This record gives sequence, structure tokens and C-alpha cells, in this order.
Amino acid sequence: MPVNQVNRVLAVVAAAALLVACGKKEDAAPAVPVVKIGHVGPISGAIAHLGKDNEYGARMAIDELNAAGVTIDGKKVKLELMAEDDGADPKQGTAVAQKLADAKVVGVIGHLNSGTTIPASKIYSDAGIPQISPSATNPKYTRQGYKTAFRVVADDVHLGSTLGKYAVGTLKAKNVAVIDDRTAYGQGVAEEFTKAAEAAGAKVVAKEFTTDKATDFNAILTSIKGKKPDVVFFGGMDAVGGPMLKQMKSLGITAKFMGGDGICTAELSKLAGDAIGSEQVFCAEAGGVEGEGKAGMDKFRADFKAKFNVDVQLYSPYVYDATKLMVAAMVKAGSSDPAKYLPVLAASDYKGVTGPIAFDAKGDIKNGALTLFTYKGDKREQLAVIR
Ligand code: ABU
Repeated sequence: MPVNQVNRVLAVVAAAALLVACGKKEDAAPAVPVVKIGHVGPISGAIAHLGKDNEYGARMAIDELNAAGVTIDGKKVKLELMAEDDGADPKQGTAVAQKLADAKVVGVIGHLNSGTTIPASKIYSDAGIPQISPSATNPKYTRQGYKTAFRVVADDVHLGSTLGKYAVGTLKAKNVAVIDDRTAYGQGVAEEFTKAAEAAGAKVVAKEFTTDKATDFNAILTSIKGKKPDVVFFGGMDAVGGPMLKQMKSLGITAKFMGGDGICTAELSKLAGDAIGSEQVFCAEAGGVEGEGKAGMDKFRADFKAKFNVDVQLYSPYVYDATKLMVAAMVKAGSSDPAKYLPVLAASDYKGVTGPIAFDAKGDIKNGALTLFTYKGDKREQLAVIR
């Protein structure tokens, strides 16, 4: 074929290729808008197992929602989880809160700890970003007047006062010792326990302090032993409570051990070893289901185990509900713009695996439950659901 003919053929082929390419571009599906939701918990440090438990709850909700398809204002969207680690440290907590605000997430589920949730809540409030904590129980979080702050669990007033009454009324404690880890949560729940135990007639024979990083409690436990308490209450988390129980056993302290939700985990029995005993440890989770609600919770636990190959530690079901509840508010509002869906979120009337969720004027769950547990070896056994 002559050269000019070859050139003509090549030109025709190139033009056809260009047309095909252009056609492809026109036919390509439009990009699906991405809706970014933040999650924050301690994924590093002594309570990383609890942070991961929470993060898995958020991932499970997002994966299920994306699989089912989420449509906001007639448009299909893709949800994306921006998961951050605050190390349970207040400074790291505010740094990641700012990072999420800068990344323009439309909502945040977290943080896990009261000590990080409270300072971070100012950043979210200033940025107009709705925040739902699934586990921070210090009352201050929802008492700062921020319209963006919500909580799907009961608070430390409910936890501490119920445990104080239980120690005196059911465990018949006359003398109690109180230890706290000086965190916003540990100190707060210990104060509420103390008030309620004293009001019910018990004497506080010892008040001791530790930290959320301590590992040696011999000095405070030896002092407590001399005061012969019937109950030792610990305001803090399982990573400290477990070793503390072990050291109580080695010192021959036979008092019952109590704590709030921070010790009420699947991990506590592993951390305490045989010091967990049987009906030796009592604690409360700041939520709970009973009756018909148990089937949904059992299914969640089974699905969670199948997906992540680990058991629920404590608050992943609450994170799961908080995430789905936030997205439900966006769908109902027809917008993922925080300013538009925030009032819908505040007026939520949602039925989750953790039970019904509606918020009061402060952003706290209305009529929140709590569940008392004891341990029999490595089994956490439910005693009662209290409202
Ligand atoms: N509520 C126990 C663990 C989280 C916190 O409030 O610090």
C-alpha cells in the first residue's frame, strides 16, 4: 500500500479510537459522592482492645449500610469511615478531633474515654460537627451546652449511684474502700459511688488514688487491707483493674471488688486470671437489653464474632447503633450537611440492637438502662437490667 494510503488508514483508525474513547467517557457512571464519618478511640496503649472493639462496631455498621445502599436526597452515596487513634490521651484526642474537623467529616462517633471526649467536644461544637459518644460516661460531656454532643449510654451518676446502692443493699457492705485512677471517668464514677454508698449507710474507710498507667498497687492495697473493707470500689478501666485484682488476691484481701463500665469487659477475666473468682467481682455496663431485645443483641454478637473473629468487649454494639442512627438522620433529613441533619438527629426515635434511642435536651439518652454483672470464672453473668 502506498505511503499516503497508509497514512489515511491510520488517520481513520485514530479518529475511530478517539470517538470510542469519547463515547466511553460519556457512558462512564458518575462518581458516587463520599460521605466521611469519623471514629475515634484508643487503638494504641493499655486499652487498645476496647478502642478496637469500638472501631469494629463502626466498621460493621458502615459495611452493612454500604452493602444495602444508602440514598440521601435521591442520590446514592458511599459512606467512608475515617478511624483515628487518640491513645486515651486528652492531648492526642484534641489533635485528632482537629484533624477530623479539617478533613470535613460530617459526623464523629467517639471518643471512647470521657477524658478525651470532653475536650474534643469543643472542637466538634465549634466546627458544627455532630458527635455521638458510645461510651464516655462523665456527665460533664453533655452539660456544656453543646448542641452537637450526644451520648447513647447512661452516665456516671446513674452508674455510681446504682453500684453504691447495690454494694450496701444487696452485698450488705458496711465498710467500703474507694480507689480511682484520677481520670475524668475514674474520679467521677468513684465520687458518685461514694455518695450513694454513704447515703445508704456505709462508711468509707479508705480513699486511695492511682493512675491509668499504674501496675503496682501494693502500697495502697496494703493500707486498704488494714481497714478491713467489705467492698473495694475501683473507678478506672480493666487494664488497671485486672492486675489490681491479682494483687488483692496475693495480699489475701477477700473483699468484693466493684467497678463501673470501665472494668466490665470480656477482657477483665483474662487480665485478672484466677483472681476473678466466682461472684467476687461486680460491675455495671451503662446500657442493656432485656426480654425481646436480647435476640437482636445475641445476633449482633454472633455476626460480630463471624466478621472479626473476636468477641464483643463492651461498647461495640453502642457504636454500631450510634453510627446507624447518625446515617438514618442524614437520610431522613435528605442531607449529610451537619447543619441540616443535626436537628433531625436531636429528634431521633431509633430502635437499635441496644434498645430504643431518643435524646433529651442535653443530648443524653432518654431513660437509659444499665446492666449489673458478676463474673463466674471467665463468664460475665448478667444480674439485672436497671432503668
Ligand atoms: N465509661 C467508661 C469508659 C469510658 C469513659 O467514660 O472514660
